[in-house]
Amino acid sequence: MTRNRQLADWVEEVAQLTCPDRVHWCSGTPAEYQDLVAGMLADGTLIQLNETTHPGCYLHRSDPDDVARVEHLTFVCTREPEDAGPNNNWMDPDEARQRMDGLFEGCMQGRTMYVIPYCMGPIDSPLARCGVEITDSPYVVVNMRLMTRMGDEALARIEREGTFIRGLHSIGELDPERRFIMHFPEELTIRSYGSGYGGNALLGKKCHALRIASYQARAEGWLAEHMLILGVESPQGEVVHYIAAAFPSACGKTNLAMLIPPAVYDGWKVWTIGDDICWMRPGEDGRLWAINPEAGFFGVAPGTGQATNPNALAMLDHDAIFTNVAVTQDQQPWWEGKGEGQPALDWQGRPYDAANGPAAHPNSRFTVAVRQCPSYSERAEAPRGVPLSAIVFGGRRERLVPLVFEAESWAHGVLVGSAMASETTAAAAGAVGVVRRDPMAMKPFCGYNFADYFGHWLEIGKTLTRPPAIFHVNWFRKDGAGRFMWPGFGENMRVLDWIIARCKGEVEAVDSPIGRLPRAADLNLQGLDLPAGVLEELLRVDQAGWRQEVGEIGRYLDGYRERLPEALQAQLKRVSEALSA
Ligand code: GTP
Ligand code: SPV
Ligand code: MN
Repeated sequence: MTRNRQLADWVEEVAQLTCPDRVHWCSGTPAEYQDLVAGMLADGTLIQLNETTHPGCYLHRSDPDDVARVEHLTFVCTREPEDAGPNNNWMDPDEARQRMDGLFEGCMQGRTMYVIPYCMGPIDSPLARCGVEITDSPYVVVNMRLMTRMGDEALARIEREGTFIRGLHSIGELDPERRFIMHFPEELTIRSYGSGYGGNALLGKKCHALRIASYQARAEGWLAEHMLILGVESPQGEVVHYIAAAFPSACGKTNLAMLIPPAVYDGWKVWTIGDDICWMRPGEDGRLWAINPEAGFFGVAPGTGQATNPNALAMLDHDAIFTNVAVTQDQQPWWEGKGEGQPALDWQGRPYDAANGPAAHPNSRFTVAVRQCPSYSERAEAPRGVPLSAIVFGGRRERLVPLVFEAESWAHGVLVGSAMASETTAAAAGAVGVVRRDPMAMKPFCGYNFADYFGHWLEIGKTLTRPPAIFHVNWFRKDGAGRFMWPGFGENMRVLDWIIARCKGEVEAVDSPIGRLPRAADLNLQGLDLPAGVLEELLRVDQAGWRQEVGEIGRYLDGYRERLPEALQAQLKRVSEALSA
C-alpha cells in the first residue's frame, strides 16, 4: 500500500475495472522473487534449467503467436494526430481509452494483480524517473525486478516526488486480434493488452523509457534514446572516453557494449554502462551527460557465443531468465551461434527437427541483471551519469554505407542520424531483411512527430559548448558471395580507437561529400587478415550510389513537410550539392 493518494486511487480504480482476485504490492525483495518463481515453476510458466551448470536459471516459452514487438499494434494517442507524426500509428485518445477499457474490463478475474513501483535510472539520480506498472503476469514481475530498480525504494521515491508514469498491462487472452500497446504521452500513461513479450509487456523499457520519456525529454530539455553506452580505457590510464551508440533492434548494441578488445589492444578495456537505452542531458560544463535508465539486459540470445560476446556468455550461467531458447538433453539453454552443445527440444518444446526451422526463436532473449556482466562499470551508478565524447549511429547495410565516417558538425550529425536506414530484424513481427528508414534507431520508439524530434536534437546541440562528435558506422557490409566483409564484434575496437583519436584531435581525416573518413593507414589493422582490397571498399564513397541514397533520404524527409526544421533541409541540400559537384 502507499500514502501517495494518486497512486492509491489509481490502483483502486484499476482493480474496479479489471476485477482481480488479489492485489499484490511488489516489494522487490529476493524472497518475493523466489516465491513468484516457485509459483511459476509449479504451474509450468517457468521451467527449471540445469541446476549444476545454470543455478537460478529458468526458461519461459511464450505463446508462439507472441514472440516479438508488434509495431502495427503500437499507438501514440495524442489529441492532435500531427503531434504523433507520420512516424507513429495514431488513435484518438478518447477512442483508444474506450477500446482499452473494453479489453481490460474484468480481465483479471481469477488472477493476481501485481503493483510494481520501479525507478528508471540510479535511485538517487536527478535524471532518473519513476513509474508504476500494474500487471497480471508474474513473469513480467520477475523480469521487471531484473530490468529495473523495483520495489520499496522506488515507491519511497514516488512518495517523495509525487509523480510517476502509469502503466497498465494484462496478458489478456494472448490473442493477436485483441492486442494493443497504447501510449498517452499527454497524460503520461501506457496501456498494453494481449502480449506477454518483451517491450510489449515490460513497460519500463520501450513504452516508458523511450516513447513516454522522449516526449517528456523534449519538454524538459533532454534526450531519451535507443542507445548503448560504453567507456573505453587505454593503457596510458588517461580519462575513460564514453560513447553512446544508436543501432536499430538486433543490430549490435549489446555486443558493442560488452566488447572485448583483440590481442593487439593489450591493456585496453571496454566498460559497459548500458546496452539499449540512454537518457542524456546537457551538463553545466557544456558536455552531454548520460545515464542508463535500466538495471538489466533483455538481450538477443542467437549469435551470443564465446567467439562473439564472451562477456555475455559469462553472465548467463546463473540467475538469468531465458525466453524462447532451445534446451539441450541435460536442460542447458541453447541457441544458434552459442558454439557448444546440441539442441534436444526447440523453443516450442518440440523434439528438435531442422525441418521446423531454428531451434531457438530468432528473437529469443535472456534477462539478466547488469551487475552480472564482467565489464559492468560502477560509473553506471553515478547519479549525474557519464560525459560523452562521441555519439555513433549505425545500421545493417549490406551495400553502400562505409565502415565509418564522421559528421562535420552537430547539425550534420543530426542529418546523419535522421537519414539512417537498416534492414529489418526478428525483433519486431513482420518481414526480415527489408531496408527501411529508421532515424536514430527510434522509428518504433519516438513518442512524438519525428520532425519535432529532429528539431529538438538541433536545439540540444545549441546548448552544448563541448558537444560529442557524431559518427556513423556499418559492421554489416557484404561481398558478392553474401559474406560479411568486416569481422565485427571485438574487432570493432579498431573503429572505436579511430573515433577516440578523432575526438582527441590526434588524427587527420579525409573529407568527402557524406562526411570525414579514416585514412587507410590510421585504422589499426595489426593482427587482422583482411583480404586485399576489402578495406579500400569499406572506406569507399560510391558517389553515384550516394546520389541515389540522398534522393531517397530527401523523399523520406519530405514526408514531414513544413514541420521539418530548416537547418536539417539546409544540411541535406549541402550534402546533395557536394555529391553533384
Ligand atoms: P536489441 O536488444 O533488439 O535492441 O538488439 P541489439 O542492438 O542489442 O543487438 P545485439 O547486440 O543483440 O545483436 C543482434 C545480432 O547481431 C546478434 O545475432 C549478433 O550476433 C549480431 N551482431 C552484433 N554485432 C555484430 C557485428 O559486429 N558483426 C556482425 N556480423 N554481427 C553482429
Ligand atoms: C528491441 O526490440 O529493440 C529490444 C527488445 O530491445 S524489446 O524489449 O522487446 O523491445
Ligand atoms: Mn532495443
